[in-house]
Amino acid sequence: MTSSRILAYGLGFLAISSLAGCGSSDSAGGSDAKSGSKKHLVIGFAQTGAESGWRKAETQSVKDEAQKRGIDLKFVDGQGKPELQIQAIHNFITQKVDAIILAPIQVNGFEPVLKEAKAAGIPVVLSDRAVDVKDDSLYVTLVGSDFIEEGRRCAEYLGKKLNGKGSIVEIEGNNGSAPQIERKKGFEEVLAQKYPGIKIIADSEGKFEIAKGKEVMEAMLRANGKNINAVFCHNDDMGLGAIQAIQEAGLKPGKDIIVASIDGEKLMVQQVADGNSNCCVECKALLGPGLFDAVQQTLEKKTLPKKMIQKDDQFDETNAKKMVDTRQY
Ligand code: GYE
Repeated sequence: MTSSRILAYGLGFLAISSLAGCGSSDSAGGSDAKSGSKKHLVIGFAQTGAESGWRKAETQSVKDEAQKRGIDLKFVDGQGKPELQIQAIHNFITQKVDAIILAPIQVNGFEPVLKEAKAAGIPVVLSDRAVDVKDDSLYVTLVGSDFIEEGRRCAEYLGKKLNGKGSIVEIEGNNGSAPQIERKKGFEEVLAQKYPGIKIIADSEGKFEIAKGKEVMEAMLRANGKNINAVFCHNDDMGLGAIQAIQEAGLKPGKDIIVASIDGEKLMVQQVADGNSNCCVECKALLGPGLFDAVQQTLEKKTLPKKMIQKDDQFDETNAKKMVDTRQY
């Protein structure tokens, strides 16, 4: 190599590494042909919080995958407060990140900040939950599960288990969130259409948390006593809380009161295997690889579908014992 070529090569490398350093690279973190150096993507992740085992597993999956891919991840825990997520997105825009991943706490309220991200040319990929916006070009795609279908599957299970008759109580996720709205919709649609002999006698917000799920179930047991035939919980954590409340009331969960919930956490699949719960519909939590694939493809200017939906499993008396050891979260 002549000295001028060495110099040119060195300068090229410098230019590329400083670009990567300020996080404004636009070639999806691929290897640079000339220098062979890897560009270093900077990605902001505005997470909902740490409300459930599912959520903690998702956070870990995103962090692990970022590390594996050499991505500089700016992680913000929204602590269940949409205003913290909006603030986080403002900061990501100021920092000129390459892309943003958002798991919106609720469907409303994100339109203005998503417009700002779009104006700044920063793509946003939604993790697991939808937003309600007039213009769907404000986000690239949603990587997650079909919540309506998860609700329907719980209703099908309970409808059959109760032989089409009885009273159900419903413990819901945080009000106004996509999983709360959509799981409820799918669940109530199937009951109304196929099992009109089953009534929902109470519904209340349990915020996707164990302690809150327990508290809500206690109140429902006090108000409705032995009239409750089954409980539908919008996630496993609230289901675990409900199981404790039923036991403390001197009843047998899984027998006196049938339990169905969503997520597929190992702890809940174990409860199904032990007979304390009856049906657990999976909602795949290890989204890191899928989210970063979507981000990378977007930065490579590929067109993605508006929803990237994964197939979920179901655990009940037919398979829980054999599946429990396979659960990764
Ligand atoms: O079911 C619940 C979590 O949006 C899929 O949020 C997610 C839900 C999940 O806190 O446990």
